[in-house]
Amino acid sequence: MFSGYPGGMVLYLHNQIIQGLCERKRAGLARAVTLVENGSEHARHILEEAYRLRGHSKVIGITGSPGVGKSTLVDSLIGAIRERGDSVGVIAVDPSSPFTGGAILGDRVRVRSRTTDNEVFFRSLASRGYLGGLSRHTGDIITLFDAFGFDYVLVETVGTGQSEVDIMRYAHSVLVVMAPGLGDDIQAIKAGILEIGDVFCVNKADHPDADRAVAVLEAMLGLNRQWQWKPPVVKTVASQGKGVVELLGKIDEHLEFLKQNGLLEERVSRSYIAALEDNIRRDTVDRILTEARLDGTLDLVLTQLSQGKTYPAAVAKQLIGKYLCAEESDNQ
Ligand SMILES: Nc1nc2c(ncn2[C@@H]2O[C@H](COP(=O)(O)OP(=O)(O)O)[C@@H](O)[C@H]2O)c(=O)[nH]1
Ligand SMILES: [Mg+2]
Repeated sequence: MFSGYPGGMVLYLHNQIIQGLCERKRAGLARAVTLVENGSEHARHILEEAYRLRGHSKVIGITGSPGVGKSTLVDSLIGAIRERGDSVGVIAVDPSSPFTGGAILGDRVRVRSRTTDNEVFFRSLASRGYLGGLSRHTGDIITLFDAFGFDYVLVETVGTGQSEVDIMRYAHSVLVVMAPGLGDDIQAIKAGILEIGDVFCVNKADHPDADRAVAVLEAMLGLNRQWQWKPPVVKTVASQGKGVVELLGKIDEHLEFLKQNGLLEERVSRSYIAALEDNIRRDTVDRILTEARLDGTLDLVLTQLSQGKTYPAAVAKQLIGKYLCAEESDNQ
């Protein structure tokens, strides 16, 4: 975005963006997100400032298998949040899969929010990262949204892979969405999603199997007797907005429980650890693999590995020595 600008001009533009964040100008937020998402070096100053401004938002992670109705639910949650007069930012982390249904709805929300409502902001993040993983910038983007001062930040991800589940570490409260008739009860155990959910939602409650799904889920949750907070199960029909106010109420109850019991700090510190981990990975793992790929070393070692001439631990040490340590001594 800033390539070709002289230094003083870059600083001026940074300040413009930061001022935009402070003054709650949506264009400022949009530009800041783009810089961060593109991994721009210039983003660092903006993030530094954003870190000082953050701390107001309730960050809600929303996860569940594709098609259960997460995006539809997000849309009706936005309605419920706005009805109370609160503001909301939505971050949808879309996998590159063409099968996601969320994109269309995302457009709908975006159009509506642009034209009529200044207190709603929607941003869809593309899949990025060296090995096709999810954006490692999601944590930073949540910080930008928080710095902007939204009352709620909703983060939607498809809960089918580890990196999607990892994003939930940034959330204060995690909503797991399921739908009857999709075999979701079994999938849930597989993905370890029962452990990460603070509130559960059985959506598509207009489906005849809904009550059975609720019973199965409640029975599974009942097996774990160590809950300090027993996650509630709420039935919704997102497409008709049914049960959504109650669902928002349960999310708020959970956040209140965390506060009352001094547990919110734990969640916040979990998000710091996630942020450190993501940043360290981005600055080491991603960089090493990218550089090794660019200069042909990766191809070479892959061949050696396939021929049994070396083994991964040895290659890893070699690559760390070549790219990371060399760079550190360059900087001294
Ligand atoms: N019958 C019914 N369909 C729903 C409900 N909620 C969402 N849907 C539909 O389910 C499909 C997938 O919804 P979407 O929100 O894109 O799911 P996501 O992939 O989890 O984000 C869409 O066709 C929605 O219209 C509901 O409560 N009942
Ligand atoms: Mg979706």
